[in-house]
Amino acid sequence: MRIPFQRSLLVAVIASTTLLQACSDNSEDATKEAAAPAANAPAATDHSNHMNTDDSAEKPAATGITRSPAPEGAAAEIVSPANGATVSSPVKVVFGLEGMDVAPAGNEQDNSGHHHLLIDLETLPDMGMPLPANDQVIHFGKGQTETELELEPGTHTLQLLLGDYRHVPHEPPVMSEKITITVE
Ligand SMILES: [Cu+2]
Repeated sequence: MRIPFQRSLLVAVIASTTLLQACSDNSEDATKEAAAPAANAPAATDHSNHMNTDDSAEKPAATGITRSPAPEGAAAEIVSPANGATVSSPVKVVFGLEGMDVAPAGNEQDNSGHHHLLIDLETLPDMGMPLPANDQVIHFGKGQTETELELEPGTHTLQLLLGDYRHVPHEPPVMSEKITITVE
């Protein structure tokens, strides 16, 4: 249990090359399981498909991942509920994305990505590696643009963060304002 996360990630990655496809086909839960291995697209491949400039190599992650560039003006937003809204569970959350396309995880396509919903997350995840998958970081690897959330009564925060085909946030990251809602 003390294996460093990055090392275990690499091992998982080496062991699985087919999960990229699985990630895009399976249910949300399956996507979570596949999230880490799917991150694996080799940096070399990624590099060849993007502008090979000093800029793209400017912020190498600890894992050697080169982040996908986001076009200027790209923006994610939570269309609904509104910030400050009082709602009842289940809460329908509608995702919005401007200036980029929604694409399923595993589909390498310029200027695209899939949504991740950050629930009650106080500290943003590491942007230099695939996003974790857990109760507070929900992947929508099938390209979903809305969801229904079961939330306990009380206040909650929601924020969208786009990830590329490997679940890695773009450079710069495309994320929404963090909203606060009250669940009755
Ligand atoms: Cu993801």
